[in-house]
Amino acid sequence: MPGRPDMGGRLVVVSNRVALPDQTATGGLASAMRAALQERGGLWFGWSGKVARLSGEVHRLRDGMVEYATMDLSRSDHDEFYDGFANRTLWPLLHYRPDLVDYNRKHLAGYLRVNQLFADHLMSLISSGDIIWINDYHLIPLAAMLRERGVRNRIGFFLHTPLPAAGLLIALPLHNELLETLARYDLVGLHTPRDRRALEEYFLHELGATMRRDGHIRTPDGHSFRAEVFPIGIDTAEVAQSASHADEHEEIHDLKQSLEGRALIIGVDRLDYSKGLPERFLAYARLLERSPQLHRMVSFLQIAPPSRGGVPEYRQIRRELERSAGHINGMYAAPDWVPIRYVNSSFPHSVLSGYYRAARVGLVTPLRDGMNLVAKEYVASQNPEDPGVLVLSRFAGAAQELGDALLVNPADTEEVAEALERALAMPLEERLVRWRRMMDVLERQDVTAWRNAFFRRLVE
Ligand code: GDG
Repeated sequence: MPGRPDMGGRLVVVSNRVALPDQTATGGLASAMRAALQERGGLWFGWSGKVARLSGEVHRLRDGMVEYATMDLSRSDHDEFYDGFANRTLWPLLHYRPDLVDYNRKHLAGYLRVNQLFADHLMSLISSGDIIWINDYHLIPLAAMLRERGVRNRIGFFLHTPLPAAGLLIALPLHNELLETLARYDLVGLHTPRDRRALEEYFLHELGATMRRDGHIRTPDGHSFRAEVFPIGIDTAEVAQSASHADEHEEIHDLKQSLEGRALIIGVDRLDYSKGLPERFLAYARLLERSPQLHRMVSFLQIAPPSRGGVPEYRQIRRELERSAGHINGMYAAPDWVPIRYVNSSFPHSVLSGYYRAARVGLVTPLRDGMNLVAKEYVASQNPEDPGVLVLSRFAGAAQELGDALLVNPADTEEVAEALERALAMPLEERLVRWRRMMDVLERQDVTAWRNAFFRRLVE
């Protein structure tokens, strides 16, 4: 097959969540992995998404060349591993929020226990030539646990979140015991050069590792691995194609009609404190305050499907946003104008791409984000003859590639309000130039290029 690296060996993907064949693959990780497995065949292993009386029951399913194996978790394993250490300790730490880190030994023990369980089950699922690709912060120590069991296969790891500087990482108790296990992978992939530098700095300065001439990082106990940058992409052609057919969807027609010619600003994010939503609402309020001429002329649609409802910080941010949206509408709404439409449900990708295309401005302002695929999807969905403008946080990994967006500091309300004003007024020629340059990047560095680059490096 053209473009497909010849790499032998079956692909085994491991991630916390698995998108089964009858489920829509939400998120970039899920769709990238599914496409890779469909292309070359293989196995996808992860948590079933179910909480059962006991951990460990495995469900298997085959769909063409792809086999799925998923495992249930008990309530305590789920709460300590997933809601606990993964999402209340690692997630805030990796997103530069030490103030939100909730650390306790019980959660760490649960995290290690579930990783051991993953390792035990994988032992009966893999064979010697398989190439193993493990994903994300839920499963950092998994390679080390597989190595302890004698596994000598090629094992790669991709971190989908940012990696903060060593000065922050050391705030995690027992950080070295967890992070040194990264050295048991052959290849560790990160989204941006900044993340890679952070990893290198941590290994060299905190763990006493050295940099070999061939670029491997070597730990004092003799393990070496490579850490490299692979910015994840989207299926650019598919998103563009889907957006160009958007008008066939009733939802798009209804949205446009409700706008009555007003310019639309759109945000789409999982409801998560890393996405900068309270700050974004304040910036929009600031826009309305400083630009009365825009009243009744713009509408801001924020789509925010709730996530991780078992974690208190997520319930808290949900309440905060409800209050904030209510407050802004209370201040500015008119009988025929709702300034902010705040929607807590999720939509199929085909509809989302139509919403993106209908929006004059894409407002993507995470406080920190590994990459941020919404920014890329917004650009790929635009009408090539009349594209909208992306306002993007400097702290999203995507800002490294999308320098033609209007880049902002999401905490600076004034700067974001100014960028919104500028985006709304931007002449067509400037929009065309900026959009074309961003689209060139997205076409070159799409999701197929991303996963092929990672595989190639892993099997080299
Ligand atoms: C993590 C990292 C990194 C959103 N709402 C709906 C919906 N979505 C889809 C989007 C997009 C995906 O979910 C979100 O991806 P992001 O990259 O924006 O953010 P995370 O979920 O936090 O992803 C991130 C990513 O992993 C990949 O490495 O970029 O930095 O945090 O594709 O379109 N999809 C559907 N309905 C919705 O309402 N179907």
